[in-house]
Amino acid sequence: MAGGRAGLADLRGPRFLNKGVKLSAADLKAALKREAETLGFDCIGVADPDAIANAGKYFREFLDAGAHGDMDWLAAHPERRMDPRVLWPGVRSIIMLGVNYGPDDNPLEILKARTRGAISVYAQGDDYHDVIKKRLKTLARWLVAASGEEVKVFIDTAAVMEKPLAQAAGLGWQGKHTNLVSREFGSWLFLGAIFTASDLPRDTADTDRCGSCNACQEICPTAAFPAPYKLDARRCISYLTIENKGPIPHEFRKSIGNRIYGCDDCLAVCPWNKFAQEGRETKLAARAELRAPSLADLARLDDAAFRALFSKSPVKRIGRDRFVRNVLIAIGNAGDVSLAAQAERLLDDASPLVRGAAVWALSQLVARDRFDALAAKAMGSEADDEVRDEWRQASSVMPRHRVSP
Ligand code: B12
Ligand code: SF4
Ligand code: SF4
Repeated sequence: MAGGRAGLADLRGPRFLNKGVKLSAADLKAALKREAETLGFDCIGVADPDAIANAGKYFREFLDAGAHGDMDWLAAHPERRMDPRVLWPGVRSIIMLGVNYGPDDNPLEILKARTRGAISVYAQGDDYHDVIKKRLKTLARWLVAASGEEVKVFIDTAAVMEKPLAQAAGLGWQGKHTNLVSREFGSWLFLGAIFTASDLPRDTADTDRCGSCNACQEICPTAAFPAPYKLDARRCISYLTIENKGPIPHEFRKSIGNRIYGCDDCLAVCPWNKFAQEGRETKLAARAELRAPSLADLARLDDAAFRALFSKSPVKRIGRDRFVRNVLIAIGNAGDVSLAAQAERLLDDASPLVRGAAVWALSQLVARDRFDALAAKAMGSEADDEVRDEWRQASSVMPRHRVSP
């Protein structure tokens, strides 16, 4: 791309600031920091590739406990994740970057509006992967031009343990909720990494400031923390509503409440958020229509409408069926019998995942005789074993004389 080449040529400036004299490592780092700030990164630090030896041990324990659930991609090539030098033998410094996405409201408030869906803060705007990757690439191009050394850019999806590396680079510490907490931005930082063959001065690792606080452990609706600093992803609503492809396990359905995509409870309750500021990137800011969408409207989404509503949003990734599954769980938890019509309509949906969730939603909302009549009708034609199981299970646990709420 012609524009890109011109950009690279322009970016050679810093290396030759002193009339052709290559920048010292300290000057290069200082210039990199300025460049990162200009590009919209809110914090930056440099870690040694050997700085996260302990994280590897904990990662192994996490996998051995099966805490990653069905995220096979997380378990693949663990040696690369545990040791950045295995991922790229040429790496000499790891630059960790953070982008603040602090919300402009309290994300716990929406949980009280039971007929509305709660989409986690990170997913109410444009997809951060796209927004930040673009910036990381721009910064990486600048660094190549300024240092003459090779670089690699990573955000989220690569085999990089971003949180321990960010702690090693001084951006914050891994709190008891396992995410990175920053003194400046609380729990609201997206992370990204640039690996470079340049030898840059290291920052000092940050230290744990959780102290005796336990707020994140106590608020978790699904008891997903077997111990402080340890998460069982299989119990986490973020995993259950985003990564999990099948029906949501029964034991978590009620605790999910109206959370239809991800969960922010453990982040939102963190006392370090008192120093947080609103994110400054407008592309990441909440879109009005995703702040408190009506469950009834979301249940009506077909594939085309789903893709239109979630264009450029990370939500698009899970597809319409998984999303409507989540909406139906929230409908079942809404305590509003008028929403039963939406669930009833979805009993005929083409997706068994949606039909199964519709059965559960109805079992939470309608009276027993109505449920039995619907079950008798549906079981005559339902061919999917999992959906048939949903009918049987709902029927066996539903109170004999339940009247509509
Ligand atoms: C897999 C994954 C998930 C999984 C598993 C989460 C997890 N905690 O592992 C699921 C789907 C559940 C998830 C959810 C979320 N995620 Co996520 N996720 C990732 C991903 C891709 C890998 C994380 C990983 O390696 N997990 C494996 C475990 C073993 O690693 P770990 O958490 O670092 O484990 C450490 C601790 O357990 C600790 N430890 C273990 N035992 C002990 C004992 C003691 C005594 C101590 C001190 C420490 C300790 O050491 C381990 C190693 O460092 C990263 C991106 C990346 N490439 O890093 C994003 C990432 C972690 N996710 C992110 C976000 C925003 C979220 C959500 C907030 C989204 C949402 N709102 O729904 C939730 C938060 C849930 C939570 N409480 O963690 C951000 C976090 C940013 C930050 N500030 O930290 C990341 C970094 C993505 C990004 N690029 O910004 N996520
Ligand atoms: S994101 Fe929600 S479900 Fe997951 S650990 Fe945090 S509070 Fe628990
Ligand atoms: S809520 Fe408390 S324990 Fe949890 S990460 Fe924040 S400071 Fe640490």
